[in-house]
Amino acid sequence: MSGKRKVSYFYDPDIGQFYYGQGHPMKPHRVAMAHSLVLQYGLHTQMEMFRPRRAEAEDMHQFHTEDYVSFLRTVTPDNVGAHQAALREYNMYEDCPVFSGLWEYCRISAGGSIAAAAQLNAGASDIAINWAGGLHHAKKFEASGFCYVNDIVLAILELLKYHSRVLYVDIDVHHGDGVEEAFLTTDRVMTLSFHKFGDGFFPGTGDVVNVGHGQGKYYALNVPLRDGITDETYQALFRPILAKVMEVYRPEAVVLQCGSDSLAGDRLGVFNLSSAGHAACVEYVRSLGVPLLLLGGGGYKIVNVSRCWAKETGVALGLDLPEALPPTEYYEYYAPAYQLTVPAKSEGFPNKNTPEHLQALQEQATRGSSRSDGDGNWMMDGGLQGEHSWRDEALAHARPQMGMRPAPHAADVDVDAS
Ligand code: V1D
Ligand code: CA
Repeated sequence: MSGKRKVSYFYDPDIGQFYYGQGHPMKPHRVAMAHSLVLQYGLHTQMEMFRPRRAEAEDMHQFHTEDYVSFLRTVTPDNVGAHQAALREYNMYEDCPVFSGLWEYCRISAGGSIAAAAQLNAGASDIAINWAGGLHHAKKFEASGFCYVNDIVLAILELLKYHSRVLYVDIDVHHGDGVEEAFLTTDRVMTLSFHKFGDGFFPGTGDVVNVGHGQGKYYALNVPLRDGITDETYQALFRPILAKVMEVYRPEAVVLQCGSDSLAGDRLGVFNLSSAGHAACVEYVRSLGVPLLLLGGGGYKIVNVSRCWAKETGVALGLDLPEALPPTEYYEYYAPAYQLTVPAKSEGFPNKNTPEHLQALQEQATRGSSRSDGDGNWMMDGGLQGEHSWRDEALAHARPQMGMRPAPHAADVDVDAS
């Protein structure tokens, strides 16, 4: 499906102020930089711009425990001394420090994703974007990998109010473990993560044999990759796997986590994607013509993150943005090239994904075992012909709670771009 889409964009102007601390790779400022490019490219004139309502504790309780949310709300850099045991319990040190404004940061990230999902539920947009979201590692009762509140899980729960089946796709270089774990035992959400796996790379989960449990068995898909994957080889996996998942699972909405630490040159990432290759994933998912929620995620070279997400905002709108970056308050950061596209590395970065490894992954994804014999093979197409086919089971267990479409979120303020 090609053509124009109605796009809604969710942004809180305070997001760029938050600071994880000296030496910490996660910099929320990158979202403000991306927004600046979005405005200077004039993309705000082509889409609806929202300053979303910030999430409340009650919104977060849809997934997170009351004790954990209450701690997030209470703890500040000034009172951490009195909470040492809780900091350990909730994994809030090193990767997940307590910083000034942490609670507001969580409210902004989660509020944007929930509002974006509600916009899709209302049928008011084809694509909704929240670059401050995508925090895929947060768990029900603990922080993990720079993530405190799992805005993705909250947004998917919102989508499930009006959609029978939701597909979650994760192109961050890290495994989308928090989202996978949240929906591990249900067939109403299929999770599909592409990520680096092995050599102790964080978080260490997401092997190909991990496929879900109980009702959710075979509804978690993992594509574990090695260092140096290129645009071409990534697309050669991404497209056929997505095509097969769409054919078999037939989701009514798709959530795409666009972590840009899968780009070449990332401070933590180990892949060799250009932003053209990264954006090709967005373009492909957009072409499927299903309501689409685009979220941020990782990304630790901030000039690359902002360029990537600006380009992908253009992709959502069906626009190929000019290569010459427009002037913004951050223009000098983009020296010396001042260009939109983040290039792949042309040398010194071998692709360790051998043709045999890639072939095996694609086989497992698209022509995997047809038997539910629990041996860890993915059931993709063979099972569909059987009496107890994967698709039949999926549909039998889907318990849609479809209702009237809600009115667009009344509390969201439609803002101008200034
Ligand atoms: F380099 C650092 C400097 C300061 C603080 C943390 C880090 C750092 C780098 N890599 N932390 C990591 C990863 N943590 C570990 C720990 C070793 N421990 C036993 C755990 O390797 C965490 C990487 C998180 C990646 C987050 C993400 O990109 O996936 C993301 N996606 O959406 C939001 C974040
Ligand atoms: Ca991933």
